[in-house]
Amino acid sequence: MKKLLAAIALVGVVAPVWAATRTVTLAIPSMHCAMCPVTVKEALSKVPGVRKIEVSLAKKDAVVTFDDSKTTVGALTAATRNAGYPSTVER
Ligand SMILES: [Cu+2]
Repeated sequence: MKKLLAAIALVGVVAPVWAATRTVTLAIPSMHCAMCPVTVKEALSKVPGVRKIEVSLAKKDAVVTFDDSKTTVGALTAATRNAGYPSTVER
């Protein structure tokens, strides 16, 4: 039993290291001028767990790298939507 508990404790310590960093590309067709990417980037940067954001006005998309254990794709699309830019996940 003690060994089992030790194993669980170990998993607890190690788990954060396994937290997957994921990258998604969000299509944001409503971006139309140079200010849009700035607004989108700011909105995404406020989502906890977001590590990196690259917004392209030319491609009308945002490539977001985030910590899987802290946020979800749904939270990212909600953030852009709340900022006035609905987005969908590109596959
Ligand atoms: Cu704009």
